[in-house]
Amino acid sequence: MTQTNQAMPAANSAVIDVDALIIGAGVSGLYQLYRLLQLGLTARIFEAGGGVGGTWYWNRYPGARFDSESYSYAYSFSQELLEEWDWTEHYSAQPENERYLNFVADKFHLKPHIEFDARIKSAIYDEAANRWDIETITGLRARARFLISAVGILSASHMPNIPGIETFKGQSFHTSRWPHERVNFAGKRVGIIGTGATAVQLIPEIAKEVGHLTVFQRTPNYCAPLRNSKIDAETQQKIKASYPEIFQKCRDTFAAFMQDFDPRRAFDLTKEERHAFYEEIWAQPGFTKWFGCFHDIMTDERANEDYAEFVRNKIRARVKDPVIAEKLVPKDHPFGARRIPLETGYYEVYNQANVRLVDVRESPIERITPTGVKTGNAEYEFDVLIYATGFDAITGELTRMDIRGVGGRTLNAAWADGPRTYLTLQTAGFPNFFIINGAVFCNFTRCAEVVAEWVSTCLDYMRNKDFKRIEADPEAEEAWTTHANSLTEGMLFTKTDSWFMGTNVPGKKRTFLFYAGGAPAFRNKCAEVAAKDYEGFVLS
Ligand code: NA7
Repeated sequence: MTQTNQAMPAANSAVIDVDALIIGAGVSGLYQLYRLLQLGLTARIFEAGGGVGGTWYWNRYPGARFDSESYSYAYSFSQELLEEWDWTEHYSAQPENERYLNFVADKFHLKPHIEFDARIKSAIYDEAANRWDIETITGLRARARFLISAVGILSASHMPNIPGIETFKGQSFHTSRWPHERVNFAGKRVGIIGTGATAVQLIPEIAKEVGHLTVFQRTPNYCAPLRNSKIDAETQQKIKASYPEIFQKCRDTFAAFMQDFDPRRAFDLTKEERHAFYEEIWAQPGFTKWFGCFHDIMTDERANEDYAEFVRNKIRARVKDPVIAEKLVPKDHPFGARRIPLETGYYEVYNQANVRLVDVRESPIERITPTGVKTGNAEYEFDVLIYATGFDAITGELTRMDIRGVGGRTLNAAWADGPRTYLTLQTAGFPNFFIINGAVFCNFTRCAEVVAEWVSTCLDYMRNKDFKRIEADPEAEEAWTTHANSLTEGMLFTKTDSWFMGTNVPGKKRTFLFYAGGAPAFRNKCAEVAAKDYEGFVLS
């Protein structure tokens, strides 16, 4: 490995030659780059977008913001950074999040090591040379000993397979490909397909401006109030002074958020006590209404139903028309089995005279027409049509690339029956290829830091021991995959269709895509494997 952290010269026709090629300049990729440069390795990021930020670069729709506390999502590795950066809101919005990630990239001089507009087409492992050959869709090429995927969990946008999509004559886009210039909704007839966490953030924002809005809902979600607020100067100082406690709290909780499940079982309390508790968590900001509830709501259907009915009544109380209210109330799945969208004024939108809810379960969308949307019983005309239809989560961005390991075997073939990994980090047959996407049910930045540090420590270990190749042992992969799958037994997650289960993408294998053992168990296992000289990996 080369002992320099100088930026490589920009290359168009020349092949970029580095120790490590990282895919993606989002939260995990930026930190991975920082760590590798600190080690004195040469590293380069290929980033599909025109700037840093990943999720916070692409998802620039009005209303996009953190659902976890800004300061619990912040990087923890630099005290100076923690002191310098002021979050303006408890749940900060996309423009600020994108500014933050640019600030980090500039502060640590990362941008000279990033190629923008560099979407990878293929990454092929050359066994004889023990190198990865990487090529972008524009023909930019690189060669690297290590390939590190930092593509995140929600980057491959999912467009529905509705006939006629290409025929629409108005303006239309997926929420994660939102135009960089401001979209003018004033007086316009707007349609939006989808009511997931994205749509629930977006709808209240555009409902303030549109002429008329039509929301096409297939599955109603249990949406809970975010209760965001500005951070005043005094609170800012308190947050900065309490970063050690904030990060320690996140280390201690199941999903590395600031909230943790209540250890009591729901029915250990009387009905009155339970309801008083529900009211108490409902009044809190953020995910407390989910991750702060009784732990058995995630496994016991009776406990879940008790809380779910409380939430349904909260929804009913906010919507004036009882027929519309019942359409918005989820009844076909448990609370928290799908991602809980956090909202600000979402349900009140349906009290506006210029907003219409179309239940596409009653009358499915048949086609997109040049002027709008045709369902089984009506046609709707729009000037703007928005697809808030989600993502091919966790695996999609990788399986859309042509990634080939030993013997030319594709990652698609290796994962045909669902993703198989050791520790979520490597797949057997793909030497020196690390996946730091965050396939752990975990506050993204908290686990991204853990994994990026693990990878950089591993590369340092390899350099010191003169190892050139690391690969997951197929037996260790089998044992880990079996263990990870066994953890989901009894979890309500697996009983419901959602992007967690891959069921939103036709043809995708139905499997819980996250590691469900909790962030502390994941961290401990990674540390144990490293301490045992990378047990379960074959080093040579
Ligand atoms: P989601 O949560 O996957 O939501 C996608 C929405 O689009 C959801 O309501 C879908 O209904 C709907 N959808 C998808 N295809 C169709 C068709 N063909 N017809 C009608 N409706 C459709 O994605 P988001 O972007 O909202 O959120 C993703 C994550 O980003 C989120 O969890 C946060 O972590 C951040 P369905 O529910 O499948 O019936």
